[in-house]
Amino acid sequence: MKANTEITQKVTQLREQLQKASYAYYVLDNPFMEDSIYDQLYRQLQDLETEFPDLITSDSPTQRVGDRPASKFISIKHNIPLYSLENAFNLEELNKWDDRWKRLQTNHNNQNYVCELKIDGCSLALTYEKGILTRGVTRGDGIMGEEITQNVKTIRSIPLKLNLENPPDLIEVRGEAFLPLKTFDELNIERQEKGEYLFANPRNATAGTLRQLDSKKVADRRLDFFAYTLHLSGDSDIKINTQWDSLEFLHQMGFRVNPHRQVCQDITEVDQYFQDWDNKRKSLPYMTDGVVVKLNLISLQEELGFTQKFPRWAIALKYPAEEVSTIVTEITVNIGRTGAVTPMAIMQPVEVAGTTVQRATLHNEDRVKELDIRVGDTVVIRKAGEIIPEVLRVLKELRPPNTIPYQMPKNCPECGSKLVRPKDEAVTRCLNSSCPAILRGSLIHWGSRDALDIRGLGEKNVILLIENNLVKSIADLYNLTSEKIEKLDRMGKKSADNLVTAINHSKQQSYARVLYGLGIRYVGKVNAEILTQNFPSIDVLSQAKITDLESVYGIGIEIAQSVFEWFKIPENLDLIPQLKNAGLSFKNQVSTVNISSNSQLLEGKTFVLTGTLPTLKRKEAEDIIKKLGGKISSSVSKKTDYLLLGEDAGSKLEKARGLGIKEMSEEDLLKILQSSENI
Ligand code: 1X8
Repeated sequence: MKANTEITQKVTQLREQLQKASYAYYVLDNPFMEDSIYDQLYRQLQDLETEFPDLITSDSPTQRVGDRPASKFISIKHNIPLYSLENAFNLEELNKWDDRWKRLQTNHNNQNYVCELKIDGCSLALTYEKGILTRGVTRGDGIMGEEITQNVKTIRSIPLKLNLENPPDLIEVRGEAFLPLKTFDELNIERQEKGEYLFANPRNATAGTLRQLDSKKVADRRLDFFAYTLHLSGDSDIKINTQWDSLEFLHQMGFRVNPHRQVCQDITEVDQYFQDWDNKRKSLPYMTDGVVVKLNLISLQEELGFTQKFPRWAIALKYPAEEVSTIVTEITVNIGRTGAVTPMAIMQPVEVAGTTVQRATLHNEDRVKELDIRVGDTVVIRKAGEIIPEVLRVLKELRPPNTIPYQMPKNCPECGSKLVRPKDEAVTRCLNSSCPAILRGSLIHWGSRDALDIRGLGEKNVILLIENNLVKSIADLYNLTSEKIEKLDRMGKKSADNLVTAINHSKQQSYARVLYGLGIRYVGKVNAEILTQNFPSIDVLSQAKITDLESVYGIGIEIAQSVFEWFKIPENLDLIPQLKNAGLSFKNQVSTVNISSNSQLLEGKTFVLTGTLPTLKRKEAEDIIKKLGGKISSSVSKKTDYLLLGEDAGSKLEKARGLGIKEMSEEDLLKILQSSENI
């Protein structure tokens, strides 16, 4: 089938969004998109590409082994790509995989499988040259990874020298670095006490640890490692025929290899292993999320090879997200930053998917009624990935006598005003815009990781600032000084300094993050990104009509209305100039533009930069000049062609004028960039 322009545009847009998200995630180490949203967009793209294969380009995120490039450590190419594994969630999917490889292979009798536990950590590739560890690299996108040798060396279970008589020239070992659950819990408790974000799972905590630039800190965390794959260089005389023997050999060479491995003769045995470990894994000191099934015979693995993304000879059989039961001790409501009232169950603390959970959402009044949840009830809760825990069901047969049905409060527990539930809406709201809960929620959201990412502006400190009348709106954050806050309860000079620094640092965040941070209803990370791509400044956005907003792909009528209404509220209109004055960004920075042009409009020209530019950072301006073929010099001379001039220029300007050198403004430079892109 041939794609029409609308579909072509949609595919291009999806690719751009995914590419940006990947870049933010891996290169900037600063994700703005939740993995689940990324996965959804990715699947949309994949579906369209399946339907319209003509639209596939080699640079599409779907055409990589994984996706997403790497970050601030040096990024290097893997000797051998690290593929990810195909997932199966049940026996049926496992059987499909089994049929598929058997169809490709006529000689499949007497083949057995090796089952290994799937560890929730980060894959690493380790290079040993003549038996000595020379390189440790993260998986990255499977093609390129980050070189973190120094950090890898801190992991005690990774040998620095292999236990081998005559080591071959080159050995590559792969395995999973992970944090033991105990360390993970301690780390999160420590972070909570410091008011820092908690890691959602051991995998994130491991990734965060491996990305520490200071390897001493990595050593303190005591990461661990299980080896699971061995690659020998072609000239090695060691002969290994099966995955099972690889694991034995890895163990002999000095690696920790997970002891719970097993050879299975058929899929029934594989399924048995999977079932057995569903229970047993709960008492392991590390987190597992499934079972990896591999064909044992390496020659068979080599014959089957890889698809675009996965090995054909292995699959990950995943356990479903964990569900746990506990007892409800209290039912309360939480007032969010939009005034939405969310009923919450407070429960006896339980471990779910590696974290301790004590609160779970009950969503809204209707859901409370449907569940008929009461204090004293035993409930089943679930926490899937980074999603907030929720109550799935009430075990009524365990209900104690004399429980009372729960009634939603009539008045806001924070400000006392009457709560309202509009007809046809599920959500009950507090409509008092000066309700302290709304301010509190807005500030927490503003400082959150995906918004302005202000470390230390967690719930505790926000409450402290509000209670002490230091902050009455988001803009007030930017008038805080260390002196004003260091005297507050449990604050101290160091934390005060850190918080003020973090707040100041947030001024460098992008317009998309600022827009997301404002907390406009329905404007999540993805929509904020889409809006900033289509409305390059807040001034343009604030003037947009509902029809302008709605005509943007991905922006529906609800979002359009919500954005339009937001710009009619006087408090919001007051807030923007205050934040602008504080130095926050309300338009797209050129650095986010993809400077892909090869047109060398400034070829051979030498530039000197002086003064502060209105929107570009120095490095960004230099990058643009270089992309356009120009050169940068640090001092003015007769050879200088242009002076790129910002505010408060100093002696360079005088000298340049003395020599009659041409001056250029940031605006001029951007015009040149733009015209180069139109070539
Ligand atoms: C990922 C993992 C593998 C194994 C264990 N844990 C993992 N997270 C294993 O093979 N024992 S293999 C793997 C991959 O290939 N992406």
